[in-house]
Amino acid sequence: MGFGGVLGGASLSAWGAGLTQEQVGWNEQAGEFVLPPLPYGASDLEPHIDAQTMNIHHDRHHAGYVRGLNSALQALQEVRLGGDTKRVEALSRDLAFNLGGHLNHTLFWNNMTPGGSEPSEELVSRLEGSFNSYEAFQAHFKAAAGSVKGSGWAWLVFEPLSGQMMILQMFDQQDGTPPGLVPLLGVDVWEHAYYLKYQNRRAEYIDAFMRVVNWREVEQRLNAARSAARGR
Ligand code: MN3
Repeated sequence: MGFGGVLGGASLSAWGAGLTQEQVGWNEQAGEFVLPPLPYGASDLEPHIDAQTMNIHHDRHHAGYVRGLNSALQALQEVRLGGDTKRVEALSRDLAFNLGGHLNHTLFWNNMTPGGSEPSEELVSRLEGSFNSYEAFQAHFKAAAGSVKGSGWAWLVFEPLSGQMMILQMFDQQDGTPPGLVPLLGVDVWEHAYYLKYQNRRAEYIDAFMRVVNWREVEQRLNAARSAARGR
């Protein structure tokens, strides 16, 4: 089973399109995903995101999604061979949840960079085109992240048909949004992402996240998505 076979056809396909096989840890020989290492050290985002949170979040939570993803794929393979289609419904949900969790976290680690960064003038003017002003974008993004009920995410996405950037909420790990949206910047607001350091002060965590954003990565994903949209 190739990488395209895993991601193709589902609404998550565009969600993973900004990532390389290496970034998502797809092992062709083994036919399974391997937890990719963090793209920097666990303490490198301090004081904004603490090392203990990063270690637990990556080594336990993200690892759990990769494990769940591999077992769902394996079990679905057995179902196909054995013809026991009664398990398809539950396994399909497991697959969507864990694949979503794996891709979301892989995007999230790459959305951050030690010391943070500033968006380029070009990216700021594109954000102004979609959100009126950079300040309005920031306020909108923080409000979306701050108001997710329960576990979920806020995402800045590119919508290829309109060429606009949009901000949306995602619940749990699944891409419950229309297919084709390209993720540009996501913040995990599950409690495991911030509770050790910020407890119930989610807004402080979101402010801290904004200080370590990897705007270069955001801009690269946006440029790739814009070229793909033009080439359609
Ligand atoms: Mn998480």
